[in-house]
Amino acid sequence: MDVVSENNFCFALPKIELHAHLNGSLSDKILRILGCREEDVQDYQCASVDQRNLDDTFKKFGIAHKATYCPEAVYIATKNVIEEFSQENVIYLELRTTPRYEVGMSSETYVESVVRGIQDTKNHMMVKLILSLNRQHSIEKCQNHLDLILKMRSKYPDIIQGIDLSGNPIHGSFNELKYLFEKARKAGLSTTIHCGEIENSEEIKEVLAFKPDRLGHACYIHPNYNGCEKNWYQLKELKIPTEICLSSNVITGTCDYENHHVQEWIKDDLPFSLNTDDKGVFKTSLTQEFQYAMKFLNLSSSELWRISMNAIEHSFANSEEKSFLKSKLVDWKNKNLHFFTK
Ligand code: 6MZ
Repeated sequence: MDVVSENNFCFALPKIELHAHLNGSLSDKILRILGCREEDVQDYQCASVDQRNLDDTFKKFGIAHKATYCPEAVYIATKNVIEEFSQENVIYLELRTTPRYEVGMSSETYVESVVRGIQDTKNHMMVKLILSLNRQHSIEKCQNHLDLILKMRSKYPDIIQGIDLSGNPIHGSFNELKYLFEKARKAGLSTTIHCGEIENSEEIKEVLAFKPDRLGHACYIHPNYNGCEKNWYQLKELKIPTEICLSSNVITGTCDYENHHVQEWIKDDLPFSLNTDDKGVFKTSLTQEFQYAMKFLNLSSSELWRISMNAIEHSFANSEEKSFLKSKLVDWKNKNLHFFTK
């Protein structure tokens, strides 16, 4: 396939996004709709690979948080993010966000506004919500957020499917918050944990012992990427699907596109999906992430189609929803066989 056909394929392929933070996913267009100042719009996007700093990336979310300061802005941001994913043929989106309060907006109203945004874009595609705990928050705050998450889950069981641990990995610890994830799991929520975004083999070991349904990033697990043999062996045994975010890892300085840790997943045939993480901050799209996978990982159209198919299986959708999505992907392939002939 020539580059134009490859790009057309990556755009047209029905895609599955499993790792997208709401306040990291605001495009410049959405920031302007929200009335963001032009200098903040520019500052938010650290698309330059020269940036290469995870710590600096976390400062960018403050800009989005300033823009989504009230229920209406949260609602508009949610709707627009969903619409943008839909416009590039994402057929299933798991959006994640951290409950947040501002003057005039409680954490509950915040979550309600996101849910409303999801409900009002139902026609575009299937969207589920994952609520995040931030490892930078105090244990007491995370406990309060968990109470809210469980309350919201009972109110919106078809939308709120999972819980995530995110935030700047240099702060906090999974072990201190583990009991909250155990509670969430008991209440029926699926779990996904940001894991190994910095070198920390001890914490990676604890996360793997918890056996979450999915892992985010997993940059430093394999021994070739400053991880350790034991953790990699454990992951190979458990086969926990990993949410891979190529541009995020490259821009935050953990690796290059040509030498990304996902190569080890490919070599050992371990399950993974391709995701954007923060498409606004990293100025990317899921289409672009698939293009990078073709270019830098040498994956073929059949292999990328298979990644979409496998991601459906890794998703937190129910079995009926998974069957529906799988049949959509099969139908699309049957109608687009020209992309699959050499
Ligand atoms: C860890 C990240 C992240 O929740 O306000 N977040 N956490 N690693 C990453 N890799 C770059 N990218 C985003 O979206 C913004 C929040 O998502 C988490 C951070 O906690 C950030 O404050 P929400 O919608």
